[in-house]
Amino acid sequence: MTTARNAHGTDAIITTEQPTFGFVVVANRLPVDRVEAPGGGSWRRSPGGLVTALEPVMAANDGAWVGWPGVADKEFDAFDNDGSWLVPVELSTDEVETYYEGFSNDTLWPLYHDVIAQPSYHREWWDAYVAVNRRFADAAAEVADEGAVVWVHDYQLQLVPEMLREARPDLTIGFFNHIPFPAYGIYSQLPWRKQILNGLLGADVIGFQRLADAGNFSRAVRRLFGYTTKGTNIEVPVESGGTRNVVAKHFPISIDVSGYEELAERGDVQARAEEIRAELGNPSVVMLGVDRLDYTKGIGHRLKAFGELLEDERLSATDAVLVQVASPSRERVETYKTLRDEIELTVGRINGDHGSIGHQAINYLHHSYPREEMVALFLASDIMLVTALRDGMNLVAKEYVASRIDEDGILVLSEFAGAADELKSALLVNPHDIDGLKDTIMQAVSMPRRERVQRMRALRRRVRDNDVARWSASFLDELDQARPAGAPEVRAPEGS
Ligand code: GDG
Repeated sequence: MTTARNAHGTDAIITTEQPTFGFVVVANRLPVDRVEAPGGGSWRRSPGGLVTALEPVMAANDGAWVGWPGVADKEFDAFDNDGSWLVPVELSTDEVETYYEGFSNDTLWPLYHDVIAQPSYHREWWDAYVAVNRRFADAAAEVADEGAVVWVHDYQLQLVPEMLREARPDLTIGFFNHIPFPAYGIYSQLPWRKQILNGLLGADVIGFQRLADAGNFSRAVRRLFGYTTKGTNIEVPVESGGTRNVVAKHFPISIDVSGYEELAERGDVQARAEEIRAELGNPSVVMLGVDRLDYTKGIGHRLKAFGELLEDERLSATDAVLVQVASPSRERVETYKTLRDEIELTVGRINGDHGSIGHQAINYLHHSYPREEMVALFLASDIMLVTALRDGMNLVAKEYVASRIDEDGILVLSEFAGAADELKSALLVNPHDIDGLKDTIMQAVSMPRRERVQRMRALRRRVRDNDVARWSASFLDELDQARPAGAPEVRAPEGS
C-alpha cells in the first residue's frame, strides 16, 4: 500500500497489492505480445503451442501467468485478459541481450542440443540470468495464493523453482523442460552446472519430453551431488535433516488435435491446399519442411539430401518440389545469422542448378504464416520432412499427422526428435546419414497408398490418444500427488 496525493490535493490510499491465485504459470513469454504503435500500443495473442496447451487449464482454474511481454524497457501493470491475470515482467535492452539472446539462446540452447553449435560461456550473461530469474520468482511469489500450485516453464527459468521454494515453502512447484536435457558428458561443460541443478531441484516435479532426458537429469544429480535416486524419485537432503522427494519424469508434450482436425475439415482450407499444388505446377510429389530457422532442425541436411537426389537424377525437379517454410527466429544471435546465409546459399545453388523459368525445385519461404495456411500446406504435401538433429519433441510432426484427416501423407521423422519415441509408424531416419536419408525419401516417394494409409492411421491414433489436454492433466496429476494435504486442488479442464 502507498500513499499519494490525489487530484484534490489530499492524501489518498492507493492499493498496489495484487490479487492472488491458486494456479500460476511462469514462462519466459506472456501468452500475449505487446505491439507498440505511434500513439499507443496493444496486446496481441501470441500463437505458441504453450498458450494453446495451457489455455484450458488457465480457464478452469482462474489462474495467473507471469512472463515477459516481448518488448524491452517497458513496464506494464498486471491486467486481466480473457479471464486470466497476466503479470508482465520487465526486461531491459541489456537483459534481452545477456539473459535472453546470450545465456538462454547462445549458452543453454546449443549446450542442451548436444553442442550442435558451440555454446558461449560468459560470466556477465550468467549474472543477468540469475538476476532475471530472481525477478520472475519474485513476481510469481507475489501473485501466488497460500498453498498455490506454480508451474514454471523451460530453460530460461531453471533457477526459479529453488528461488520460489526459498521465498514460499508453502507452494507446490512444477517445472517443465521443453528442450532436451543432455547427457552428463555434455552437461558437465557448463560452468554453472551445480547452480542450475539446484535451481531445478527446488521443484516438486520436474518434467521432461523423453525418458532419456529424465534419465540424463537424474544421472547428473547423482554425479554432481551423490543424491540417492530411485526410479523417477530423487531424495534431496533438506537443512532440517531428512530428505524431500523430487520427481523427475517424462511427460511428452502434444498439440490440440481437434483444433487441427477442425481446420483440416474446412472447405476453404482444403481449397487452398489444392490451390497450393496448382501454384507449384501440380508436381507428382510435394515435400514439405516447416521449422523455425534454427540449426537444431537439420534444414541443411534435408536440402543436401534433396539436392543430391536431383543431382543423381533419382528425382526430377519437374516432378518433385520441396516447400521449405523457415520462420524467422532469433535473428540478432550471430549463429542464426550465419545459418540463414548458409541455408539461403544452398537453396540458391540448388534452384540455380535445377530450376527453370517459372519453376523452382525448392520454394523457400522465410515468413510466418497463419495456422490455416500451415494446415493447407500440410494437406497439400505428400511427404513431410522432419530431420531435426536434436529436438525436445517437434510439434510440427504431430500437427502434420493431426491435419491428415484423409489418412494419407508420409511423415519422415528424425530419431533425434522426441516425437520419434511415440510416432514409430513414421519413416524414422538418422539425418546425419545423408545416403540413408536419400533412400528413405525415395522409399516415401514410391510408397503404395495402402501402406501410406496404414502408417498414417497408426500415427493418428497415437496423436489423438495423447493430445495436449492429456499432457497437462498428467503433469498436474503428478504435481497434485506432491501437494500437501489440505492445499487447494488444481482442476483439470473438462473433457481431459
Ligand atoms: C520447442 C522445442 C518442443 C512454426 N512456424 C510457423 C508456426 N510454427 C509453429 C509450429 C509449431 C511451433 O511453431 C514450433 O514448435 P516445435 O515443437 O516444432 O519447435 P520449437 O519452436 O523449437 O519448440 C520443441 C516445443 O518447444 C514444445 O515443447 O516440441 O522440441 O524446441 O507449433 O506449427 N506457426 C504458424 N506460422 C508459422 O510460420 N502459425
